[in-house]
Amino acid sequence: MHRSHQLLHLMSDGHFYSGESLGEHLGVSRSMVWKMIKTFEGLGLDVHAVAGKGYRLAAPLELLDEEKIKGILGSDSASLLSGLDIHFDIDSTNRYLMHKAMQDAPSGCACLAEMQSAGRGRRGRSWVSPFAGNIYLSLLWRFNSAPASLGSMGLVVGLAVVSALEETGVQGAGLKWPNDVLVDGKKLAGVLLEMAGDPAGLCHVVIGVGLNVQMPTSADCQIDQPWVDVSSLLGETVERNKLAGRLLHHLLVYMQAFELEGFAPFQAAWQQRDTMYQKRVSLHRVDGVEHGISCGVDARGALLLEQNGLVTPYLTGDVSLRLYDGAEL
Ligand code: BT5
Repeated sequence: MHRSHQLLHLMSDGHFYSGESLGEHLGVSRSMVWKMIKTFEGLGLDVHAVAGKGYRLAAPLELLDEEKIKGILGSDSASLLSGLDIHFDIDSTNRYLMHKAMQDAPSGCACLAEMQSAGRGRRGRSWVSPFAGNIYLSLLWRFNSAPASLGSMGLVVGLAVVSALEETGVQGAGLKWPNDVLVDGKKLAGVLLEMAGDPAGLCHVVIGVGLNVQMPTSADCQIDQPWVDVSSLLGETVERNKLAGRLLHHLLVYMQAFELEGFAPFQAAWQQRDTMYQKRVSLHRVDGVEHGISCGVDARGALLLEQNGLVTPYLTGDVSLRLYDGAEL
């Protein structure tokens, strides 16, 4: 582990430590400790320095912990996990696993990071990923023979996120087709799926989930749409490792079920959490915009759009769905 990461682990309880004791522990000089502490400010952390007492983090920090996360998994999910890499700082957990997949990493390989410097959203958008407050998780899944409804995988991933949130006590988390997780119209989590190989045969997908747990207020100006985090919804600090473990558990178990049975077993649960049900929406496609009433999803995960009494299914692809307030219908 890098020395400054070790230092952060030492100080993560929020207690005071003298520069001397920290230096001794790490085998570096006091001035080196001070230099390392200075770099924490760049991560958005507040450090109190008090003469005679030393340094402490303004608030305790729960860093990601492999053993704690694995301890939350059930025997069913633990047997599906083939590895868990935890990074302090990475460009993108999805990029990392896509690369690892090319080097024959097995299915069920997962990766988490404390921060991402180039977190990816869909279609070239970015995911704001500040240090040590949120969950940035990717999971590699390999298919020998992908289900016909591979396009609906994002819906299943969204449902796994909502299941983990519900277990944590978050109420009212809903899904917006195909895979946004929202509370009262504010984005709580996002899902990015990146695939390589033959979608009708041997292929692999890297599933990326960004979930806001405790976002620093400084992130507000970087996100150009309404957003929310779990801590503000619950009104208390959340155990990030526990939530990450629950998320990983549900992802692994749901992915296995999806591989074997497709989307159909998830249809009812997804439907119950559909934030757009019976709302006027516009469906943005590459070749134009369709307006209509959103009528949920079918057994393949296709969005059902009602227009003039006629219901048409739309499969995921380069399509996005928005609430529609216009007059046309
Ligand atoms: C997504 O894209 O919602 C998919 C985000 C996936 C992020 C994870 S983190 C782990 C893994 N590794 C990666 O590199 N990525 C995945 P999209 O639907 O395109 O939404 C992106 C939009 O969401 C941005 O344009 C902003 O408007 C908004 N946004 C960005 N960061 C946000 C955040 N932290 N919370 C809420 N909204 C955010």
